[in-house]
Amino acid sequence: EQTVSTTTLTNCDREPIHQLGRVQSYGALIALSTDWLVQHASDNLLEILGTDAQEAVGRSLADLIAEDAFTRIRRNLGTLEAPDSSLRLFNIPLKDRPEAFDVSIHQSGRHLVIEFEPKFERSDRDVMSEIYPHFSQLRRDGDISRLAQGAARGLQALSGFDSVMVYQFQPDHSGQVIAEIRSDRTKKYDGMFFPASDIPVQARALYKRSLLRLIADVDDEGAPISPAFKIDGAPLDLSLAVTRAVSPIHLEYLRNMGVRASMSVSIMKDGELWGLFACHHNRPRYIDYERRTAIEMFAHVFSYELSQFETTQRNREEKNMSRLQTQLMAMLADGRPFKESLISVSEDIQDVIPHDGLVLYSDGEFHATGTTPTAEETRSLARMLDVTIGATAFSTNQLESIHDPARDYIDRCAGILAIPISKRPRDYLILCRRSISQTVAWAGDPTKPMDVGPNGVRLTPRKSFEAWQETVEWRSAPWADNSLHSANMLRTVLLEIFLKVTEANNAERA
Ligand code: BLA
Repeated sequence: EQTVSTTTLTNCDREPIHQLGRVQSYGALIALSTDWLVQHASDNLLEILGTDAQEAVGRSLADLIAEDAFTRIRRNLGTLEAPDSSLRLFNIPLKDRPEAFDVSIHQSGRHLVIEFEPKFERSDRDVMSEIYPHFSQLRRDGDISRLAQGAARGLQALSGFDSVMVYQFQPDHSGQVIAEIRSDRTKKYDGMFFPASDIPVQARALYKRSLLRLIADVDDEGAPISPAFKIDGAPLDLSLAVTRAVSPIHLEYLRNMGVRASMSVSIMKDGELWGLFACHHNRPRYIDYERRTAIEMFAHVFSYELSQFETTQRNREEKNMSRLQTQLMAMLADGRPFKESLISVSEDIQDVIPHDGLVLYSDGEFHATGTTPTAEETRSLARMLDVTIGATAFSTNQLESIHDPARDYIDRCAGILAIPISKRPRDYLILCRRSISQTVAWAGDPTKPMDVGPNGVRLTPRKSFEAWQETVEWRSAPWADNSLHSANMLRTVLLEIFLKVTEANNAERA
């Protein structure tokens, strides 16, 4: 047998989670050659379909299932031409018996992979009519956390899971729980951050291609697929398999969290993985493929609402910016000095781009509100910016990585958004943010004992949170794309005003 190096906490990124060679017990899997012959089958084929796995290998699919079912599958295969697509058939009898199955079919390399899940759900429960009312809960007004909270509530109703969280990825791939609904009405992880390594890079890549995974029972042994290797010596690629057994490391994580079943659904935005719905249950929980498909659709609609929301948000920010411009112009027309005017609108800037401090550095003069570097520190910072940044707004959430002296004031300013507001020598408006680990606190119950598995305490939420805190010690919260966009609008406004002020001053002097 081929040896796969043991997974450790440090080489998580390399665990081949798409090639673990097992399915979960709730479904059976077969892989067919191009001429419909079974080449691989999961060992539980007997329980699920009534045909022994070993006997199935080498036989045609037509011998394993009823003629009607075979014809139906063959006729619909055209839909598989799109990359990463799957053909889904719900509620079909596979044998000459009334018992129905949900079936998922996809292409994996040269193999056609077919998965069967026996149907348990009562036929009088129509998931389509159930899902529809929940779309209206996805309201666009309010803020993102209200939108996410509404979605979590809808997903809880559709899935019946004890807890549903919306987990949003940050630019550095760490993540934050931005909404949480629990059946006991408490909050456990809301607002918490977790390091990128909790959902390693290959898992995030996989979740872009395959949008939903159900771990129906973390203690399920599952069933191996045999033979384990293809003729080219590699295991079958199960990336798109809906019955795929999951990483043992992750199962340990879930056990340590006290979770028996988990389901996560990808939230995509502009082709990227924006976040996940993470659902937990404290008992095993199976949801059939038809319902899982409806849940996937719900997540699609949520993604769409999210894009709409961000567009609305951007429009609102643009409106705020032009209001700010009018305000500033009015103040200047009243004869108030530019610097004073700008400082007095700092709260309006705060509404558009949240920050902990604001510095206006102009003509070598220093004006500040909130938590910022000192005048001396800002002078050195401005000299650095003069030679490194271009004419547009610049942001970093880890200032010390490009400016050594910043280590001395990390507690006051760990990240900046700098807006050049004049031609050389440059004047700047600098928004500052404090180190993020100073601004969040662990929300989990510290008195609660932790159950710990063979890989130790690292795979527990609290240790994860601590690991995340270590990785962000030197960083501020990241600056959003929208903030950079707003900053550049502000820059245009300020440049224009600045020119006018300078012109007026020059005219006075002449
Ligand atoms: C997968 N990790 C996941 C998944 C989630 C998380 C949601 C998707 C699988 C699922 O649906 O359960 C993480 N779950 C969280 C987090 C919260 C949560 C952060 O509820 C917060 C509330 N995990 C680790 C470490 C490693 C690791 C240290 O913590 C590796 C060393 C690995 N996580 C890991 C792997 C997967 C995973 C390999 C993929 C599982 C699979 O799909 O096979």
